[in-house]
Amino acid sequence: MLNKKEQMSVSKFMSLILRHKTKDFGLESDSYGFVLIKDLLKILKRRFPEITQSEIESVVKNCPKKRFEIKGKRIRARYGHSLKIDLDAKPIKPPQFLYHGTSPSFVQKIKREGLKPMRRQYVHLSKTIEEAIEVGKRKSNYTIVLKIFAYKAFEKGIQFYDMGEVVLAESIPQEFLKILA
Ligand code: HQG
Repeated sequence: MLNKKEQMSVSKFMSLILRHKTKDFGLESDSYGFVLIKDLLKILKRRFPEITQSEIESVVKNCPKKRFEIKGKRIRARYGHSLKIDLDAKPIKPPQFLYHGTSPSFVQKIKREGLKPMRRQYVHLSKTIEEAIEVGKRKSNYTIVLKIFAYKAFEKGIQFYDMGEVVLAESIPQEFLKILA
């Protein structure tokens, strides 16, 4: 059995493989980013020799951010990809506001050109200010929170995809952004 800390390491390693490096690890993915769980298990066993398929399943089930999705014998990451995959997600009508936590060093550029996906396929947005602060903390001690006028952007044709705690969009033009602090 994996302890909590090991589960977190497995989850991080799975994110790395499934979001960014399936091919580099010799895995074959379909166009939706799914790989066979048994193939992923073989890769994980190199780093976590005792891991079993049911432990992968419990990492997926216990992940509060719903980072992964299992469909039959296959598994994929639900967001965060740099790999060009088809997420096959249905656009949603977003709430009035969404949020994005970022580093002060990016703010001037974001003000000029809006939010871009940078290395990933989508821009990642949060449903609450608190969650946006958590996201921003990964980048710097002091987080800048941007308020996104999501519904207005939606009305102007920007598409949003609900991934649970995370909402995705292809980009957010600067006119739909306000810097909170
Ligand atoms: C910034 C984690 C300059 C953007 C998190 C961000 C999230 C710009 C950085 C998910 C820009 C990209 C994704 C522009 C955006 N000029 N900088 N025009 N537009 N940026 O890591 O959103 O825990 O790719 O503000 O919680 O930080 O891994 O994106 O700071 O949900 O599941 O460019 O990853 O989820 O950084 O994080 P990232 P993110 P997990």
